[in-house]
Amino acid sequence: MNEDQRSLLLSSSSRFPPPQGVRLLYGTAGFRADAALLGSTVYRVGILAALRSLKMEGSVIGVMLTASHNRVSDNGVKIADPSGGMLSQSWEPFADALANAPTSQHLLQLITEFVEKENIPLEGVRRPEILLGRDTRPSGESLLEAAKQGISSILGAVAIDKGIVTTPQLHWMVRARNQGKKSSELDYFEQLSSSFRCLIDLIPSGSKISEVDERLVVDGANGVGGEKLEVLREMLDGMVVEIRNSGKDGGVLNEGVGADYVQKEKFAPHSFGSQDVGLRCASLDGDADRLVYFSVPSKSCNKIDLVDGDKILSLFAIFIKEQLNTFSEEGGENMSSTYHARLGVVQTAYANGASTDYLKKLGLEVVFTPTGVKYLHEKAAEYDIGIYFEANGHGTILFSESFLCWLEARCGEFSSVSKGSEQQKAALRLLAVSKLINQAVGDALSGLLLVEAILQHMGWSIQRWSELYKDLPSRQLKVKVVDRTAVITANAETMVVRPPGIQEAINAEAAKYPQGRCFIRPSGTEDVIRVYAEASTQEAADSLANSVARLVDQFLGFGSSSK
Ligand code: NG1
Ligand code: ZN
Repeated sequence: MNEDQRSLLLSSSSRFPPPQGVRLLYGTAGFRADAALLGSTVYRVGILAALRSLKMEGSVIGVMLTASHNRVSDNGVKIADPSGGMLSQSWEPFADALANAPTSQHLLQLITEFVEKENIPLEGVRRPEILLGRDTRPSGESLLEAAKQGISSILGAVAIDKGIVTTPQLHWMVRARNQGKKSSELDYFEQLSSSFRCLIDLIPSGSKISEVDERLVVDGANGVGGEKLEVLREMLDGMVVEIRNSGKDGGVLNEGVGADYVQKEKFAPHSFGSQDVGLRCASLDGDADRLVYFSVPSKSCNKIDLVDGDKILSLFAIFIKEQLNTFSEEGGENMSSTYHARLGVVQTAYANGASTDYLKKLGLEVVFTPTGVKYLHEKAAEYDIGIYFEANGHGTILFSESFLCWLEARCGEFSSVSKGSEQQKAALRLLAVSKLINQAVGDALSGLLLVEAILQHMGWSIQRWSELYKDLPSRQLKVKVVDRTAVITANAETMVVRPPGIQEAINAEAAKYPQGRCFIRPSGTEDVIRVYAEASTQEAADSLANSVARLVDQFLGFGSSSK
């Protein structure tokens, strides 16, 4: 590292001293904390992003400022790799070390060692480029400045501010830019709206939905998703969408609103209620990378019928499978080449047990990974079509390059020999899905359009969709403990290996309830241990979750002698 670079780093980092007595971790989806603590972390992530761009031969890297569904006073920062996916896990330890370096000197030393170890061409010819995005949090603006300062403390690095965007928009832009494709926000909206239109135009003529089912009401979590959906709505003629909680009417981000609230509490969000009985409703989270649907079944209470990420996954899986089956049906063998597309479904331990049973009964291959999109995404990418979803509504569908090439070729072939055939339509639908659904990361807006297109295709109401299977009652709790990193899990987080003894105690509790299943894991985004329980009745699921929460407190809580 030359002298200019050293002194630039030393002088700029002295303006962003790290907070005292706080240890920040990259976690499930980047750093998250009270926004007041994050200035130095965001500055340092700016440095890391510039180094990552240099390491990746000048590819564009993304930095997104958001704390997603967390409260408005929090913020966070995460990095998008050149593919648009999450930062490579191999760089996470460096991110942790960087965020926690106590002084500018330590920081400089860490960077110098890392640059050497990774062979990063600091004085090369490349100009690292970083796309910056942020959600609607008030702290976003000052943290944006910190990120810019971090980026410009690597000589030659350039920050490009994309303004207020959804998390998936930023990931999409990074991916598109690195593929040499059009990558503006308008390009994003155009791609979504034109592929949606294509799916609608391909709906079989017999499919009809009733008038009441034409209307969709969306809860925007008072975040960025509502305003973006308003833009998109203008480009989608014929879709009747009402948007509430768009953040314009004084509501607070994620407070009593949004996908996380709806999914965990199973209550209608603020501004939804008895006037909406029977309507199809959807809820986005604060940065619009999660989507759940719901309906209000009766006027008498605010309880909802939740249609969560597992059911979105099931809907997508049915549709994709239907299209794939067309290729093997009568006439399909006339195609010049066949392709046995591998379709896989990826879930986490939070998936409702009833959804997993349902998907397996459909004959699908279902695999599990630990919580966090980075794990699900990686697994889904192993298939020709990999569908992944977390129960909380984060997910997408990935298509392999080779399968897409095959589809393109088949479309050309069909248009000359069997124009208008079922096979051609199926190939066109799958291609449209691959363009509509975000290939970089889970995206509430593109997911919403795909759900809407499939419901119209099937002629299904939200009630019909919800009846695909009945969720097992479940309960999630959080427990504050002395040190959440004391819990070590295995088998896609379904069992605890440390502290010793706790897994046996959990097993003994779960065995008391019919269809009882329970697991615990340390959250990667909050300083808590999460408890998940499901059983045959709500009372049983609640009681199992409560007893296991007490166990967690006994083993790891403040009153315990640490075991
Ligand atoms: P943690 O806090 O690690 O449980 C939560 C979600 C994840 C993921 C991340 C990122 C649950 C139980 N966990 O992670 O699925 O969405 O936030 O936002 O919903
Ligand atoms: Zn989110």
